[in-house]
Amino acid sequence: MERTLIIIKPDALQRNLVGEIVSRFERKGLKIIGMKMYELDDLKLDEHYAHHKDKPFFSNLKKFMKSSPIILMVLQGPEVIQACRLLCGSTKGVEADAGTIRGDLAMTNLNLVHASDSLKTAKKEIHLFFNEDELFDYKKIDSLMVYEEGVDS
Ligand code: 3AN
Repeated sequence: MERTLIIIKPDALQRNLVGEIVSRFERKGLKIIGMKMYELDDLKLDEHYAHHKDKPFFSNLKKFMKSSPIILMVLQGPEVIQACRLLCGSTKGVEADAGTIRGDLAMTNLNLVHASDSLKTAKKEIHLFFNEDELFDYKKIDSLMVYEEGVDS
């Protein structure tokens, strides 16, 4: 079953938007299988943002991501990666569609939330932050209504 990693970033904690953001994923019908508070360090950030390491904003991005704790979530379900990317909206808040988390709540690249962008990166990112015994296997009673069929996961 498809899984994705969500990071609720320091700006969301500082702006008291954690509940609002978790609620957007919940209201969509997505299943939370892992969740924890976490403090990032350079080692994890260098791995997680390896594709940005030569960008001019890299050191500021790292500083920001270490500025307070974050919330990590793993969500699981059919097409969950695409669903979360659409819920988050495009990178820069002011350019993100209204109705998305970033479009409704952010203006800049301090964009509140991260969601894995492909199956490959989701697998890598989940492995970076979660042990298998921190991910929970349970049935969700609303899956018949959300997915039009029972999801056995
Ligand atoms: P997304 O999170 O939309 O997939 P990425 O992976 O391209 O975006 O960027 C990761 C993070 O790096 C963004 N969430 C943002 O905080 C930061 N970032 C991306 N592009 C810029 C930029 N041009 N200037 C400053 N920060 C940026």
